[in-house]
Amino acid sequence: MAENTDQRVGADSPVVVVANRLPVDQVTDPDGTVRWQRSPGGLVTALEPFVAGRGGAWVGWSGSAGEAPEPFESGGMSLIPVPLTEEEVDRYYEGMSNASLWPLYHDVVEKPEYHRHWWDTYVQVNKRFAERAAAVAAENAIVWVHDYQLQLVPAMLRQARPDLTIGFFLHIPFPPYELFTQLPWRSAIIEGLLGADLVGFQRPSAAANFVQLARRLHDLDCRRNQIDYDGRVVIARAFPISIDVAAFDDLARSPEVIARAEEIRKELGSPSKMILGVDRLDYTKGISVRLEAFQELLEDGALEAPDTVLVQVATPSRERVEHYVHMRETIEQQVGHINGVYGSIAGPAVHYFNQSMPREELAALYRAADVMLVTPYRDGMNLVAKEYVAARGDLRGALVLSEFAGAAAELKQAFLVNPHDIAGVKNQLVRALRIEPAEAAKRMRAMRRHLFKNDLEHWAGSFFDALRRQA
Ligand code: GDG
Repeated sequence: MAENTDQRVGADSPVVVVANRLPVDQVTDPDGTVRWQRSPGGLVTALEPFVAGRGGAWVGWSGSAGEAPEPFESGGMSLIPVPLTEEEVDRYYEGMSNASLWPLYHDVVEKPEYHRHWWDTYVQVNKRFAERAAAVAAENAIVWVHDYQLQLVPAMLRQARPDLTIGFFLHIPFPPYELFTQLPWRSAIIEGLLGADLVGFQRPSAAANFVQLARRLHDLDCRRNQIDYDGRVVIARAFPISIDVAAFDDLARSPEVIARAEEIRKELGSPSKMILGVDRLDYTKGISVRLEAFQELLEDGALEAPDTVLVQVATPSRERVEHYVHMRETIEQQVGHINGVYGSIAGPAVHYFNQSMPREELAALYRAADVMLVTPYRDGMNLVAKEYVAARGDLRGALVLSEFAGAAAELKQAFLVNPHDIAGVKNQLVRALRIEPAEAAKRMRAMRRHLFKNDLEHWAGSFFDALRRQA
């Protein structure tokens, strides 16, 4: 991918995506050559067809602090890098986004910290993103802004460019009035979002929370999901995100992945049952809940190790944010304790990996696991749950899923649990481990049917369609 020094790259784009990160990562080859590589992950795949090939642009941060590269073309899109200084990464990204908004929007699972200097930088950085987007968008273009890091961009953009049709999608939950109003800058955030024509959420309840906040904080007229604001109508609606179901299904059916799944079981010492967890190492994901439930089942004698093992992949994440440092220590202590007491020379009870795995390895793990344990305290959607179902074309395996993940509204045949109720989690885990093959197949088939109809393309397409109707 060649860098392009032409300042006009991206100018007059009819479609513009604005997200915290660009859809590429900078990689250095063994010979020292630096190049851009498409980031793994669904969002890029979902949005590319709408942006690439239509002269579209993507505005985002490259992932490294300091000067930003010049705009360049990649994969049929114009990429417009936004520079962030070290201090801005600290205050806008790690501070305001990940230590204030992230915990507040996830039911205050950890206590949010509020600092005025973080907020000031958040405003400043949102302005920079809005300016870049305004500079590349063609007359009457469609702009789609993503996520909690950029909630002020819609209003800033509208002010600069009233001709644009602006959509916003929040990937994480949106809290109710009672929690949201603790934010010192609550009105500014609501006004920022109201700059959009369409505000999308993972669940209808989040959209309803937003409408209620607009009504109560700003005294606006609202009819169901429509808000009258500034002579316009703003629509708030749920668009539950999904995954590329067919691609994941294909990957998990490939002979290499199937062979690797068998090998994984052997390498684990051929246990009768394998339980799996896969998460970013984040306090919202309820990794401790799983460990606690598993430990108690070993204590009770309901399960025995290493006849039953738990494999937990906890991908490193936000390692400079304090909450994350503490949580990692707690989880690693828990794992150490369980293995100290219940492990044997034959092997540990918990196989814990604080590392990122290739997608193929994840698919093989999904395929190898008898039970997938997904127990977040709160989660916008949770794509891991959907990936597990997509990977089980063999109609085997069972999903234990938190009621507080957005995915629970769709994957109704999962074993649903309240992650705050350890006894309930234990019960459902045991049921899932003992499920009859016919019952497992029935549940899996129903969940797969739903997912094939509601895949990532459907999500992106329905958002764009709704946005175009607002133009
Ligand atoms: C936010 C919201 C919402 C994980 N470990 C590895 C790896 N992963 C991949 C998974 C999955 C993705 O990361 C995680 O997605 P989630 O949805 O589970 O969670 P968040 O990162 O918190 O995402 C969430 C999502 O946005 C989309 O709107 O669903 O609620 O919090 O795809 O597979 N991938 C690879 N190696 C790993 O070790 N390759």
